[in-house]
Formats: sequence, C-alpha cells, structure tokens
Amino acid sequence: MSNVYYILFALFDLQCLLVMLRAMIHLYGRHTSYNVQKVLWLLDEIGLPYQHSNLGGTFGGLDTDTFGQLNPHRRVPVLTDGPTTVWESHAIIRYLAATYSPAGLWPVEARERAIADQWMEWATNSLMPAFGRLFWGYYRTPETQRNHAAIEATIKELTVLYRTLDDQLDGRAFLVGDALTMADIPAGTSLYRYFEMGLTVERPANVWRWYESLRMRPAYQERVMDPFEELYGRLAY
Ligand SMILES: N[C@@H](CCC(=O)N[C@@H](CS)C(=O)NCC(=O)O)C(=O)O
Repeated sequence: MSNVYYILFALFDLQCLLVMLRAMIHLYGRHTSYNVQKVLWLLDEIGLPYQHSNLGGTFGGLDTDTFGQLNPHRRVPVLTDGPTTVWESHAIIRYLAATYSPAGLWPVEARERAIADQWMEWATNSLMPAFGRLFWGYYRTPETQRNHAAIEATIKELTVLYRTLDDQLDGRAFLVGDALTMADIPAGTSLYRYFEMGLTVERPANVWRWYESLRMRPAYQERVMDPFEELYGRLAY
C-alpha cells in the first residue's frame, strides 16, 4: 500500500478520534455530593465512557465564567454530551436513561415510566428535603451547634417516609419491578448516608433488603459508598 493510503487512513482515524472526543460525555461535580453520586452511579450502571471533573465544595470552580455558562445556578451536577448541556440531577438521570438505556433503566412503557417518575418526584419533594435537613442538621453541623429537637423530629419524619418506600418494595425487588430502573437512583443513593451516618434509625425490612442488593452492585459500591467523613462537622461547602 502506498504512503498516500497510510496517510489517508491515519487522517481518518484522527478524524474519528476527534469526533469521539467531541461527543464525549463530561460530568462536572464533586464526588462527595449526593446529587453528583446519583449521576456517577447511573453512568456506571449503563457502562458509558465519560470524563469527570470534581467541581464545587473544596474543589471550587463554580464561580468561573465558563461554569456559569454551563449552569447559571452555579450548582453541580452538570452534564455535557456533545452540544447538549443538562443540569439538575433528575433531569440528567432522565436524559441519560432515555438516551442510552431505553427499555433498561428508562421504562419505555408509559405506565411503568409514570411509576418511576412518581418516585423520583417524591424523592425531590418529600424525601430529599427531610434527608438534607438531617444530614446537614446532624452530620454537617458541629456537635455544639446541633438542634437535637429538630434532629429527632426529622428522624421521625424520615421514618414515615422510608416506611412508605418499604410498602412500595413489598413483593418487588426494585421500585418499579424486578429490575433496576432510574426510579431507584435518587432514593437508593440516600440509603448509604442515612444508614451509615452514625444515627440509630429504623431499618424497614424491604428497604433494608433493597439496600443490601444495591450494595452488591459494583457501580453502587464505587460511586455511592464513598466515605464522607471529610464532611463531618463542616457547614461550609
Ligand atoms: N436540585 C439540584 C441541587 C443542586 C445542588 O444544590 N448541588 C449542590 C451539591 S449537592 C451544590 O452544587 N453545592 C455547591 C457546592 O458543592 O459547592 C440537583 O438535584 O442537581
């Protein structure tokens, strides 16, 4: 083969490489953020290649013009996929599941997707506000500044919420059915910190069985079971 062909092939390979690099998924957000962990877990479950930049918290970087163009709210996670930019963790989860895991993590059937959606909305509107109050009020607040009455009240609130989740998991391996879907990601991510932050909390049987099954998944181990001691008693991001 003449040198001209070698050069043409090399240029073709280079072109493919550039296209792949341009199209590469990039996730921005510190691995210590619960909301970022949801996306990291999902990306690994799907098995997608991606780049990851730790931004926010002690890593900084949210105040730059470049980041402001990605997310005007200056919060993580943010995901870029070629020309597409998405912020808000659940919007990212839906985007990735629909694009890269149809009929897998994204339930294609409308009825099943509605069930997935309702548990994701519930996580946003009910579970996460209470969980966030507990994590910040107990774990992130220095011991001398804690409001114990508020912590107790929030544990009671969460006990009721996790019992509701327990009912949904009765007779089901996962929130929608027999297989992991996007619905499991938000509430499932909360379990590691909820059960491991050092508080005595109720362990509803079905939730605990679900948690143990999630703990067996390599992606959950790698991305969600991420030690978080560095956040203890630290109110600053
Ligand atoms: N509802 C948003 C919450 C985004 C958010 O508040 N992210 C936090 C981390 S969990 C953040 O960016 N904090 C600033 C920082 O980490 O410096 C989502 O689900 O993506």
